[in-house]
Amino acid sequence: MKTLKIAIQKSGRLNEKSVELLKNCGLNFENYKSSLISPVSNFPLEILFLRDDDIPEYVQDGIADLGIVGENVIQETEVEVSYLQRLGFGRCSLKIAVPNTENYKDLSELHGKSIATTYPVILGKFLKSKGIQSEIRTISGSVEISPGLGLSDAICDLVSTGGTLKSNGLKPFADVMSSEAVLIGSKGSENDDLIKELIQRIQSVLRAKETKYVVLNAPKAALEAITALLPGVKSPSVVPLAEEGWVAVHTVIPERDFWDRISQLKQAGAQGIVVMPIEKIIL
Ligand code: PRT
Ligand code: ZN
Repeated sequence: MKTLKIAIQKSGRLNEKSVELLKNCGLNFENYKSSLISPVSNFPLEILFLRDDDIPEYVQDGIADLGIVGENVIQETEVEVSYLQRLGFGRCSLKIAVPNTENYKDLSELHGKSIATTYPVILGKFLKSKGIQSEIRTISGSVEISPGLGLSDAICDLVSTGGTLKSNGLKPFADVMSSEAVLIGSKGSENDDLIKELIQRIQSVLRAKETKYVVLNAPKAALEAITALLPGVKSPSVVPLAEEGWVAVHTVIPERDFWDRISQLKQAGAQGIVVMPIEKIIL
């Protein structure tokens, strides 16, 4: 039987979440910090630990069948790969930022200005699409200090909390792209049965993350109002309680609706609401 290879970041912002996701898929492996390859003992898979910048090309060239990497890196390297699944972590935006002291109103004001970035390909395409000619200064790191040093008028860099921009006297000016970690595969890999199985496992973990298991007690009279608030995977399970006239309702609700729903449920008469994490949802 063939063994698949998946490339993930060796260390850095995506390493921990990538390892966690694969472990939650039931894959058993050691997260060796010192080695390049780790075999999975219960699935025909090997994990390659790489610099994130190398992952798209390894996947394009078929050295790895799969990879987990930020969309920003994929687009910057301009590789031909298949996007198999968005993974919901490593979220950030690539933004153009300018010094707080500037009062630019329109993107066209960047015409003729210099912009420092580690993302010259993405920035170049963005500016071209807007018909703006700026001078792109490609640097390899610490982009945020370049306006302060007089190296550029603006920067284009990844932003998550915005703290780095703030502490360097910069403010966001334009959104270039938003990014998150994605699972990519070599072209055509989506047709491979083993890869399909792995994607299904990943999807069941992601689905579970987005939802909570909720159990609550309610008087039978409030049941109709309560079930109307609960979409559930199909419909909620309703179990009679020992106390006459009371039921327990079991369901799953999307995390994003969570607080809204909980207060509405209480208003409708729900009591003793217990909320639990879900490990996997297999449809
Ligand atoms: O060593 P290796 O080459 O593998 O890693 P790396 O140093 O190139 O990348 P790493 O680990 O920093 O980031 C990996 C991926 O995480 C990126 O390619 C993005 O897809 C994603 N990601 C998410 C981020 C951020 N958020 C982020 N905030 N990558 C970088 N940053 C940096 C940003 O460049 C800036 O310096 O964090 C700073 C801004 O953060 P805030 O919170 O202050 O806005
Ligand atoms: Zn990198």
